[in-house]
Amino acid sequence: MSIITPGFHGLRRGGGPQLPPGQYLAHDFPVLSAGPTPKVRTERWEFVITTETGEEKSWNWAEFTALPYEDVTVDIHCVTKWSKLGTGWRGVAVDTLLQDVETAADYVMAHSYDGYTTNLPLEDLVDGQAWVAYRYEGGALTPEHGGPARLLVPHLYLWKSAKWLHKLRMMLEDEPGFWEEAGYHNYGDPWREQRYQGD
Ligand SMILES: Nc1nc2c(c(=O)[nH]1)N[C@H]1C(S)=C(S)[C@@H](COP(=O)(O)O)O[C@H]1N2
Ligand SMILES: [Mo]
Repeated sequence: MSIITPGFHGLRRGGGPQLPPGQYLAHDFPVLSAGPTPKVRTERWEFVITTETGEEKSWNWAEFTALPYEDVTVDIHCVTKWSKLGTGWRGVAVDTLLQDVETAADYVMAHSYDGYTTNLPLEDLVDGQAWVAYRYEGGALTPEHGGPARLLVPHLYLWKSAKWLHKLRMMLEDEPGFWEEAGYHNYGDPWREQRYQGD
């Protein structure tokens, strides 16, 4: 019997195995939106993928929610320094959505119903790293947190997880999204503290 319990790291005050540098633990779920919450009814909701050749694939709510989903528990990290550990989501893996999509693109722009955009490398959205999430902790995803559905890319700062997601647009060349244009880091890895341009 050992007295020191392996794996116990005491109070987490920033850094450590689960908390990226400069982050603190949040127990609530702050809402951060650049503008008002758009009212997106599932009856009119549509999720679209467009390729660089202009081809389009779309799903209405019934089609989207009939796709194979995954229940995932992930840590999320906001650039305003709060992190939330072990959050539970249900979503469709981006891998599933891209199954019949032919593209040579390396970059993706996420477009939301409020006009928000954010850019990501395609390789960060595949291989089980990203979902279009529509349930949170056992309930429908609430409008203020991005419902009906939002992008969930937990390994990057949360501004990359576009709420009220409408479209993923494949791009051959990278382009900055809303916050990236305003000086946020182009990539946004919380473990490397890539908050702003130049970090
Ligand atoms: N469509 C849209 N998505 C968005 C935003 C936004 O303003 N519009 N804000 C981003 C930012 S800066 C953050 S930190 C997270 C916040 O998600 P939350 O409100 O669920 O905490 O959403 C991101 N996704
Ligand atoms: Mo943010």
